[in-house]
Amino acid sequence: MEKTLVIIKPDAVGKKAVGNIITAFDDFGLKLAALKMIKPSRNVIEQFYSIHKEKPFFQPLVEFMDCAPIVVCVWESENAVSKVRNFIGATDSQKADKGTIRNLFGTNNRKNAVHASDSLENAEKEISFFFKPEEILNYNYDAWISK
Ligand code: FUP
Repeated sequence: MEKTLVIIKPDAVGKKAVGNIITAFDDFGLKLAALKMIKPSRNVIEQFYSIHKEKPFFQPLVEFMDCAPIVVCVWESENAVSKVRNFIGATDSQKADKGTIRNLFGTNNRKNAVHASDSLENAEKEISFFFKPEEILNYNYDAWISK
């Protein structure tokens, strides 16, 4: 099964949308494989977004991501990477399709509620950036829920 990284960003944490966002992913048919709330250092945030370090929005983006805790999670399904990217919508919440996570919970191009990996290669890198292998849980809830 494919896995992808999702970050619930400070704006969504601040507006108490964490529960609703996790429920939305659950209801969309994804399986939660890992979850934690963290407050990464500025240095870690800069590293995570290093691909954008030459962009004009880099500093404000880092400041925004550094302003409060975030929730990092790993979701699993067939084609999880593209499925989740479609589900979260366009980068700019103002332009994201109705019903997408960024449309429902984000505000603009920076405060857009969530991050999700944009390729399988990046998903693997981003998951290992935040999680140790033993934190990714492999379980079969159908087996024990039906007991
Ligand atoms: P996405 O893959 O949709 O998260 O978008 P990008 O990788 O292009 O951008 C990463 C983050 O940078 C966005 F989530 C928000 C921020 N950003 C800005 O603040 N301003 C911009 O003009 C573009 C992106």
